[in-house]
Amino acid sequence: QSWISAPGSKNEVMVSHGRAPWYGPDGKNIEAYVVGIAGGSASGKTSVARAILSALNYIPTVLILSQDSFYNAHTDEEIELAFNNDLDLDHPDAIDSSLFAKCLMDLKQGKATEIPTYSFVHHQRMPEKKYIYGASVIIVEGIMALQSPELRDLYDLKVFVNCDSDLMLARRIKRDVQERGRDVDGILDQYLRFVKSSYDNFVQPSSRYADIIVPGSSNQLAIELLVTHVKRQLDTRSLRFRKMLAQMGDDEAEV
Ligand code: UZR
Ligand code: MG
Repeated sequence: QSWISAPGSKNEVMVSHGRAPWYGPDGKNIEAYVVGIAGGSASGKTSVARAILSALNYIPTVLILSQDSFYNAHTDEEIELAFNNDLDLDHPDAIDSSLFAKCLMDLKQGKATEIPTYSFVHHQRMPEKKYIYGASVIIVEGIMALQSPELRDLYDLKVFVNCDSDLMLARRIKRDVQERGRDVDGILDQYLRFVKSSYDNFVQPSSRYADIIVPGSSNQLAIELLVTHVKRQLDTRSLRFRKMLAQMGDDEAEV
């Protein structure tokens, strides 16, 4: 009955915490569970990711990894173009997907990693990095989250947030004025030149890879279903870890 605690084993402390990362007796990690969320700009990806986090009571080992952090570092010329709304930041190449995949792979394997910082106000990668570790669940979100094959390979569950284009545009205008220091003219200019075609050519087609399509509004029930699934995955993983410990405890008892 006490198979959960494996008394006397060197892993006893980890059992009592029950926190990720979990190491099996072979010293290898049990991988974190990874959810990839894509959808158009201002479709509600970040909100869905945050809602999952909140429904999981902000368990500290559940992390959100946003594509926002992984835009490429820009040259001075590129920054000037960006301020004139002439830089295409909606193309898959605008994102440092190899660094994105490397950070995600590290976290998935229970390792620590360094996340770059990107400023939407300066259109530039900042010198600061965020050091994070100890993930049990990782929620990845971004317009190209399902577009990149490197990232797709790492997901256990793929979600697409589906939203009407007029709703996305209305939300984007509000948000970019309030939070990203833009003016309406610039936003519309950028939308017509880059955002719309990127949605049609790259983002929307990537919905074919999704396991689940979540609506971009009135989506409480869809989020509840997602959360139930993620919770079950968390339980399964911690149970697998405990079973491994229990087996190790048995082996030790036999010696
Ligand atoms: P979400 N973006 C910027 O506005 N500035 C940058 O420096 C980098 C990215 C925008 C990008 C894209 N488009 O449409 C949007 N532009 O961020 C994606 N122009 O972010 O999914 O949160 O809307
Ligand atoms: Mg967002």
